[in-house]
Amino acid sequence: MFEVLSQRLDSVFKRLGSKGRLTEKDVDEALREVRLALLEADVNFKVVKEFVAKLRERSLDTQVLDSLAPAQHVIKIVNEELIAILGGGPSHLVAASHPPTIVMLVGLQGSGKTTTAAKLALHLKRSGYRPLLVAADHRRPAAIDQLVTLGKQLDVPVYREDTSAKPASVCAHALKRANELAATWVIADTGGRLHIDEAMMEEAAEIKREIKPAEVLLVVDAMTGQDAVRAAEEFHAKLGLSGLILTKMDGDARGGAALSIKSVAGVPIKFIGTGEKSDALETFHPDRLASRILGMGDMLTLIERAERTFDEEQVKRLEKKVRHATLDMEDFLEQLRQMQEMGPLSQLVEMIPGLSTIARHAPAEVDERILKKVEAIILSMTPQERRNPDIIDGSRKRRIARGSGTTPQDVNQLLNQFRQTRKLMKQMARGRGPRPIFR
Ligand SMILES: Nc1nc2c(ncn2[C@@H]2O[C@H](COP(=O)(O)OP(=O)(O)OP(=O)(O)O)[C@@H](O)[C@H]2O)c(=O)[nH]1
Ligand SMILES: [Mg+2]
Repeated sequence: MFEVLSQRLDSVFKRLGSKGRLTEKDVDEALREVRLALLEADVNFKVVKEFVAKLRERSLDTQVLDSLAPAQHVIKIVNEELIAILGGGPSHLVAASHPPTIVMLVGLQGSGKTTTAAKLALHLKRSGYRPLLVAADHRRPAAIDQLVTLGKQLDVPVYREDTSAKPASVCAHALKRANELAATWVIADTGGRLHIDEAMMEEAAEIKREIKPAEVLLVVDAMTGQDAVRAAEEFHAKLGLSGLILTKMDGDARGGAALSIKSVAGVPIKFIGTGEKSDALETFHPDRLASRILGMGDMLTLIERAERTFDEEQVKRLEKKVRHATLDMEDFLEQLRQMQEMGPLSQLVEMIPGLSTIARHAPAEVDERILKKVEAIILSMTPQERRNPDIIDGSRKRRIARGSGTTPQDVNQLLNQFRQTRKLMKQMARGRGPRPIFR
């Protein structure tokens, strides 16, 4: 998501940066392109209009135009305003003063409610809470079974009743079960329909009246663009929402929904879904997303994912090796394999400052092929070579290339990459990590 928008903005700022001093005309020209880029990304036109007006007002300030690097200043302003339209700061779930905290998920059919209910349960469980899932979607038995299966996978209890029961009374009974289980969070998965209609809203309103949830979260599919924004407006008007969860942010949507929904609906985004698996849920951080859109990376999310994937021992061991500069090819291989577990490479690369612009040109399948090649090369090395790659001379390179079905140039390239990584890690370990760069 956001690839095209990022690319467009990147080229606007590159051109602006090549100018040195900026005139009003330069700023207007750049803003016209920013406006087009946002509209093309399917951002709501009113949001675009206000956004660009704000940028213009702030960019034409003499302090900006007369500064040493005006283009950098403009980018900074764009960054700040992007953060503002995305909601300013993160908006967390609030635990009720008397547990359990009740969360109700609503949304159109297929938006990802059931998947997200499970993701939330896992998120809470990992944070040390005791969630209970409630199957309150009675349109079909399969909907209940889907949640029950997910609950089993995650080892989270699921409260269910027969489909003949009314969803609102199922939810009420679930609260009793929550007390018995001493559950601290209750997450109700409700039924969706293809379009917003009276029956769906009435059912949701009835559940809401019955269980008085602390959070009513609308799950919307980010791929549906402005339809998602309209759904948020309507749900909020009829039901009163406390937050939004944007799913399928890993898809190739243009990003318009994410960029407009907070401003238009007036409801904060609390989480984003970035995949089908139960751990593909992230707290929504406006600053991090703005940073990703502007190609400035998102090291914090990357680190959080790493923490979830690697266990503490591994991290400590790696840290020590990095500090003493004894990182070898085996660690490199281990790291590569774990990187793959952290998510698709294309997503990870987007979070590394400066890499996103380069990586955009490499499709995901190519990434995976490169990884396979790297793996083959390292596996063709002797244990001694892996521990001390510096001994790899010309004849060893040729042998490794033959063994891995690659060329000596490939081996060379990998060794160079390895040396660079080692150097970078040494710098980071000394606390002088590379500074995030704009472009
Ligand atoms: N790629 C991706 N797929 C997702 C995400 N969230 C949900 N999905 C997929 O979207 C589809 C629909 O998800 P569900 O959770 O069943 O949606 P729902 O809102 O419960 O649907 P109904 O119960 O039929 O109204 C499933 O195939 C999910 O795997 C996400 O963040 N990324
Ligand atoms: Mg469902």
